[in-house]
Parts: sequence; structure tokens; C-alpha cells
Amino acid sequence: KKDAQYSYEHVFSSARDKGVDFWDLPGYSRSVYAEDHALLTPESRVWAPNTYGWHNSMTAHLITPAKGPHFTMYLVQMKQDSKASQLDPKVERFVFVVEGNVQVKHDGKAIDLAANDYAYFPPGSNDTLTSAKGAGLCVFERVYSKKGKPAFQHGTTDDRPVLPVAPEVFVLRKLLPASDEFDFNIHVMDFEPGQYLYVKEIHYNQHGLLLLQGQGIYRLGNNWYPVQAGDAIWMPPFVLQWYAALGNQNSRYLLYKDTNLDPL
Ligand code: UGY
Ligand code: MN
Repeated sequence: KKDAQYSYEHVFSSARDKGVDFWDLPGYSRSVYAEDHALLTPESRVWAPNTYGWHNSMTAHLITPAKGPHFTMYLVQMKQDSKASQLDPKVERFVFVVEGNVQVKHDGKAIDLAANDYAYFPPGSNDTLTSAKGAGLCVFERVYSKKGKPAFQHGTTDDRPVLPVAPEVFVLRKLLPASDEFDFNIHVMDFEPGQYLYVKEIHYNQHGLLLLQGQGIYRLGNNWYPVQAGDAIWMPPFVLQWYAALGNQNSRYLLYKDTNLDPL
């Protein structure tokens, strides 16, 4: 006789056929915020309305100087008729469009950006960023640390040249010029399933990473984390880092890296 109080349907069928729904498992999260790295998974995001500098938008900050990094990385959900306010003149901002559309006004010229497009606003920029119909963004900011005058940039990821990386096998594009006046760059890295980083990297640079597509294993120090699209990672200087792409889709990630700085 069936006991109405119990349902056993998840014991086998859900785990085997549908996948267990970890998102709704009370108290469970894959997120980790350690001293020397962090994995930030979607179920731990906290969205705040109209955060400093953003109107009619929700933001979720993933990396900030509060834990030591010299930059911020955050996600923005711009709603209909939303805008970003003027940047602090000391701050530079990089915007990557994950979904939807934004409009940039640069020197009186209107530029429309869609998924995989990006814009870089140098310190002191008067350009505007608005969204008429809504958009999802990944934003990186830092206090500009050099003496140069970097110029406004915009473009689309796939138009950027693929750079030589041998003996690595991933496909690398850099979204900003590699020239000296820029103090960071944003790399887009693509891996086929089964490909992995050749170098088990340890370096002085800092990273903020957003996995845009795919799944795999990220090693951070002596931890091996299963990761999937939507996960974000903070890597401070000198944390051992390594990635292997798995699954049946290519992995693509967006990576902040400070560059052209004297480490001394
Ligand atoms: O350029 C880099 O440092 C990059 N290969 N790091 C990484 O993917 N974790
Ligand atoms: Mn690295």
C-alpha cells in the first residue's frame, strides 16, 4: 500500500535521469571564499537594486578590494530604460555584454552593443551607457594606476585576433590593446572538451574569471573544483591555477589580468 507521506521518486530517477537539483537543496552551496581564492556560484549571488552608479539596475558584486584585490568584478542586470552614471574620474571600467543590448554614446556617436561585444571607458570618460530594453553585463573596474592616457575601446570578441599560445592549446583573444598605457587586459579563452592548461600557473598577476560556457575542473591551490557556466572565480597573486575543460560543449571564460605593471 502506498504511503502518502513519502515519495521516493528522487532516490533514483532524479539523480540518474534528471540530475539532482542542488540549487534548491537547503543550506547547500558550491561557493567557497578562502584566503587565497574564491569560487562564486550562482546560488550565492546577492542582487542589490540601484547600487552606487547604476540606475534601474540590479548588481551582484563578486570581487572587490574588501578581500584584497585591486579591482572589482560584478554582474549587472540592466532593466528597461536603465543607465550607468558618470564614472569617478580616477576609475576605468570594462563592460562585457553577456545578454541583451546596451547603447554607448562616445564623442556624440551612438554605439550599439550586443552579446559578446564590449566597451572600455578610460578614467575621466564622459561617455554614457544606457539600455532601452535591458541587458546582462559583466563589469570590471579599477583605479587607474599608470601615467598614460588609454583611449576608449569597443568591439566584438570574435573580431579580435587569435594570439599564439603554444605550447598551450586554448584559443586566446585579448579584448584590449596590449600597449603600455593599459594596466589590465581582458582575455577570452576557449577550450574544447578534454583540453587543459599546460602550465600549472603561479604568477604575480590577479585574476577575476567568469565561465561563460561549458564545464570542467578548476584547480585553485590544492583544491579541484567542478565548475560550470555561470561560476565566477577570484585568483589573487601566486595562487596555483589550472583548468581542464570537460563535458560536451566548448568552455569559454572571461578573465581579468593586470598587465604592464612593475611588480615591485
Ligand atoms: O594568462 C593567464 O594568466 C591565464 N592563462 N590564466 C588562467 O587561465 N588561469
Ligand atoms: Mn593565470
